[in-house]
Amino acid sequence: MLSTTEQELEKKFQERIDKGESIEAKDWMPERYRKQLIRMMGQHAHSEVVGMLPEGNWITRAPSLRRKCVLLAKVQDEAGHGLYIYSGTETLGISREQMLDELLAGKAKYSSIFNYPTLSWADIGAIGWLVDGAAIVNQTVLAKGSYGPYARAMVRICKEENFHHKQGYEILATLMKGTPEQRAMAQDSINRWWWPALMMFGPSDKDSPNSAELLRWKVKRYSNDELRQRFIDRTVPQAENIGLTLPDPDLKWNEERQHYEFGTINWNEFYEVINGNGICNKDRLKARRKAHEEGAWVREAANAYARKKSGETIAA
Ligand code: BYC
Repeated sequence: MLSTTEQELEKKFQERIDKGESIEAKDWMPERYRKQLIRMMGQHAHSEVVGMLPEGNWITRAPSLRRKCVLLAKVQDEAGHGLYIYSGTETLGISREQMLDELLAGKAKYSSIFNYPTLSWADIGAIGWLVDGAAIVNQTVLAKGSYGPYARAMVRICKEENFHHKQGYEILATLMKGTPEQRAMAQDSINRWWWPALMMFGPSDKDSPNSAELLRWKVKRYSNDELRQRFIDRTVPQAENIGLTLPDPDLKWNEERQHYEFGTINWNEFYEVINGNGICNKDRLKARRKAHEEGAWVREAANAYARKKSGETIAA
């Protein structure tokens, strides 16, 4: 039960949200708002960092020096996105160590999409085009969300995601102009990544337990299904432009609704993946744990340096 003072504070908080004001780290906020943001932002930060793994797998095998430089830059950008969002989440009173412990213990979620393997070079194109494309649709609206530190991180991230999206599309467009084998490789990749990309937007609205609250607090500005539809509507013409066929026989334009209709998503697969039983879940966590252990000396050195610097500042 909330006390009268808390009820009053909650009412004022909701009024600020309704007026479109930005909530900042030191402002009063309901405990539940703080918890929901820690959950969602923490998952988002983890997704960026785990998301480096499937693409990192191709850095040594990129087909040219130019492709390698671009992919290296993209993967480094993802690390930067993770850092902004971990920093943003820390403003809510949780430490980065706590968040990482939860990830490494398998308690925290990260995006389902990163539990699928990258089997061919075309998958690097598919990730840029579809995964970063889905991320842009989702994150441009998160950039207008109510929590200032999260919304501001999204602005810069979206700019970088635009470059990622273009580089992915360009890889696929190039393959589609290539040999029959290259075209087949691109098509095979889209056949595997299309449906998992649609799952990135989360369960259908009727099965989304967190949406109502997040929409009321304007953390989310549109529902999972609305954003999924927006992504499909803008992606289908792009596929047609370069001759790719999306693997959904039910995909068709509905003139009256001014939207594409699409087939049924395999929600069993989605829940299997987010509950730890996707193709790569175990490998991804193993790789993150190994990287964390091997990076221990870097953290120690950085902490020792920070202590030395703060000692120097105090002495001065
Ligand atoms: N994967 O009530 P719901 C990137 C969970 S990284 C896993 O609808 P919500 C990139 C959900 O957490 C892009 N879990 O939840 C990086 C909840 O479980 P809990 C990552 C999912 O929060 C590198 C339960 O299902 N983007 O772009 O209202 C290289 C019920 O769902 C997923 C973000 O993280 C999923 N797909 O809505 C390239 C964006 N979907 O926590 C690219 C920020 C749902 O109750 N996050 N779940 O145990 C969001 O916008 C929202 O959190 C979601 C889910 C739309 C994902």
